[in-house]
Amino acid sequence: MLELARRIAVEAAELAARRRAAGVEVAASKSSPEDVVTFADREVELFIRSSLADARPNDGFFGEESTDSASAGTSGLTWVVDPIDGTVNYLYGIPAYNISIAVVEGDANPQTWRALAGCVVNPVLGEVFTATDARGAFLGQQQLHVNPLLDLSQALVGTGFSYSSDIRVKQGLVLAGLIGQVRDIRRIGAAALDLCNVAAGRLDAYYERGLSPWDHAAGALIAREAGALVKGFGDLRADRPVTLAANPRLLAILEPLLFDLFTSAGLETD
Ligand code: LIP
Repeated sequence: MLELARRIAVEAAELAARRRAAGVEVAASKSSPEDVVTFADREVELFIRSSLADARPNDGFFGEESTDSASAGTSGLTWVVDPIDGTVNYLYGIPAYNISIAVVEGDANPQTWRALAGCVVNPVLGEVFTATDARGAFLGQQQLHVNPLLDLSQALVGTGFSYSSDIRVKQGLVLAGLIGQVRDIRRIGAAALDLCNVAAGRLDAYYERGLSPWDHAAGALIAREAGALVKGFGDLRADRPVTLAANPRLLAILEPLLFDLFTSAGLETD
């Protein structure tokens, strides 16, 4: 599974990079004018979906650009795919986007799936992040481990913001309550890269509200296999209300603070 994900993700990354170099055009907007899809997003997803179907015709598929034609499959496995995560970065030419491919046991429900393998490829840096369930996380051949930092005031924390301006204002209130209590914030603009950066120790923690399954399916497995605790608030798994990732002891300090800030800002927590 992992080798199939890796091969297709690397080929898809090469396709995305070629299209970026040739110039990128918006095909449509989705949930808001800021939430765009490019022709390259659609082309890359079609390439990934057809490549997976050729190799594993009985598996399910759930991709960001084809949720209306998601297939359940008959094998009990589902491929969860973000063809270009960091779409706005890709559109603007900011070198921080990735191809994210995960295979899960079950359907594309983060509350019930078991992630088996995942691959995140950053075409600009040529970085290939991989993980398999219970067998570790890697950047290339280098095994990854999260930072063991325990002091929140020294934590470099990643986050992101919604395509809805009303939600972004509330997220700004959360950020205002947090930023004075940590080392600094990074807003990279691609959830899968944020999660891989936690795995690689480039971020101490990451939190974001409103992620879709394709945003975190592969990156969450990579972060988890590098030693991060990846979850939602309380007993919930990482999902749309919030995705949290850090070493377990740092997350035990950060989670209640974020829960209070989310609640005060009027953001849902479950
Ligand atoms: C993006 C996420 C990012 C988030 C953006 C957007 P997309 O996914 O990776 O973390 O802050 O709002 O959701 O739309 O580029 O696939």
